[in-house]
Amino acid sequence: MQLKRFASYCFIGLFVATCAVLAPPASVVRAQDSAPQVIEMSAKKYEFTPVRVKAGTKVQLKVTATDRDHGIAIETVADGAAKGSAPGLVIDSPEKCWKLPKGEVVTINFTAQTAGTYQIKCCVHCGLGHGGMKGTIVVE
Ligand SMILES: [Cu+2]
Repeated sequence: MQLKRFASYCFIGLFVATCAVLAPPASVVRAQDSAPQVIEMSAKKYEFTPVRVKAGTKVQLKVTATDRDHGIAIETVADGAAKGSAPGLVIDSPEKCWKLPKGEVVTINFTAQTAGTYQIKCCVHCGLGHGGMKGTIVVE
């Protein structure tokens, strides 16, 4: 009887120990979560590849102008949000206009914090259609 009880304690102890070993530490899980989602975008006369991500995603946006020099300006407040709202796209090193020299990969890191549609537009004159060169980042 005594031995049987001892054996069952041993079994439980072993079970707990195994779980502790198999369950990944929280820090490891968090490190994986914070790895950015890499998204490639091309800019060309007169459009940007549309982007769609889930809210809460860290994004590494890699933008390449494929046909000539362009630029990218990103609106960090979603369509329809009150003016002066906190940015829903939190950009690591914000700039008014990122220059996109033809063929060069320009990396922009941001967190897609709040759901909404964010406008992007070209900010380097690139031809007759420049004014209409727009795109969107949709956060869902
Ligand atoms: Cu342009």
